[in-house]
Amino acid sequence: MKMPHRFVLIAAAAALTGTVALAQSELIDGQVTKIDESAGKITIKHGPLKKFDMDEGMTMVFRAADPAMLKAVKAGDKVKFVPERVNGQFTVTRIEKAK
Ligand SMILES: [Cu+2]
Repeated sequence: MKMPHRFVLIAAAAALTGTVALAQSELIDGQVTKIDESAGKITIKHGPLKKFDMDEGMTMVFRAADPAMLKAVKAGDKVKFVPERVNGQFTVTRIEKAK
C-alpha cells in the first residue's frame, strides 16, 4: 500500500516525539519514607538510577515539583516516579502509587 508522503512524515515525527517523551519521563520504582509538606520535600527509597550515576539504591530527599504530589502519596507507599534535576536540585516531576 502506498501512503501519501505527508502522512508518512507526520507518522515519523509522532514516533520520534513519542520516543523522546518516553525517555524523559521514565518511571522509576521507589518507596516513600517521609513527606515534609512545609518544606515541599519528599524522601524516597529507590534502586539504582543510571541517569544520575547512582549505581546503588539509596534513600534520598527530593523537592516536589508540585505541592499536590505531597498529598497524593504518603510514607510507606510504593510508588512510580520521575526524578529530574531542576536547577541543580533533585526534583520529582511526577509520582503515582504503584499498582
Ligand atoms: Cu539517589
